[in-house]
Amino acid sequence: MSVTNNGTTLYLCVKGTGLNVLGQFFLNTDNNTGTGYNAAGWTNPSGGDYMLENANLYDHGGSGWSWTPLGAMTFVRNDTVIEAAVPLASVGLAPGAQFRLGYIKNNTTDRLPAATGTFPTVTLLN
Ligand SMILES: [Ca+2]
Repeated sequence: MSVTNNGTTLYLCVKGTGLNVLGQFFLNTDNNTGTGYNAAGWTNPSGGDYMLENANLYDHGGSGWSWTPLGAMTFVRNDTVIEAAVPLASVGLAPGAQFRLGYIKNNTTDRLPAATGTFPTVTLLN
């Protein structure tokens, strides 16, 4: 999984195998695991405030599986790579900000980070 950005857009990338299936990025944009959605299968709470499920972005709307759709993003996927472009403003981020990120492939244990891991912190470029 890799991330970059420019002044307006966040770019997400996952590389692997068998990736052309349902997938979900979870973005913990307030860096607080006490807010947002805690996806099943991670030992540590994920606190996902936004979810990109396939091309569609969602804002977490409360407790549990509750999401407000924010629309389709620029998104391409094949079996070995996934790339998405998300406007920073749509997830409440700005250049230089930090957030935490995870990815789940097809509702399985095949995920980043691994089930016992914690979401890595991303620091956006200025
Ligand atoms: Ca959160």
